[in-house]
Amino acid sequence: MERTLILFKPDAVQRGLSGEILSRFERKGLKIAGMKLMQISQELAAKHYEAHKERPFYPGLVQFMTSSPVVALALEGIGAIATCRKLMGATFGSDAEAGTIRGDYGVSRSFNLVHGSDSPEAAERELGLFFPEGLVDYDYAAYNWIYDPVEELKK
Ligand code: 3AN
Repeated sequence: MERTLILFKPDAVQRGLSGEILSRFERKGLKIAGMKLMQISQELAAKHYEAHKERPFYPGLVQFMTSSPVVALALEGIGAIATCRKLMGATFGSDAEAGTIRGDYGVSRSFNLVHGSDSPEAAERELGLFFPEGLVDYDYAAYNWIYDPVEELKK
């Protein structure tokens, strides 16, 4: 099983889209391993977007991400990182395919509703930043029907 950090950005929360977006991830078969509404501090934003520090859009991005609360989610599944990124769609709503979260709910080239880790290394780092207290460990009954227990869940 792989874990990934998903954020519902301030635009998603303020537009009342948290439920709709969460539902897409849940319906696909991802297990919620952590979830909270939180305000991102300047320090946390700086750490999270460290790789983009020199980019021209960095100040605006940090301003946006700290302007209002986000929902932080830890999602789990086989290949969860790639699966979540497919559900999210291309970076900006104006380019994203219909049927994806960004494609269906947004048109902006700055506000793009969701963040999802883009590699296992990024996921580990970002989950550590947003869930320093750790995740919630429990048996997810649906896994036995989401995956083939014989072929896909065997250890
Ligand atoms: P993705 O979120 O699809 O992984 P990245 O990694 O290219 O996209 O960019 C990280 C974040 O930086 C994006 N989520 C987006 O919010 C922001 N970003 C990237 N490029 C721009 C840009 N040209 N203008 C404003 N924000 C940008």
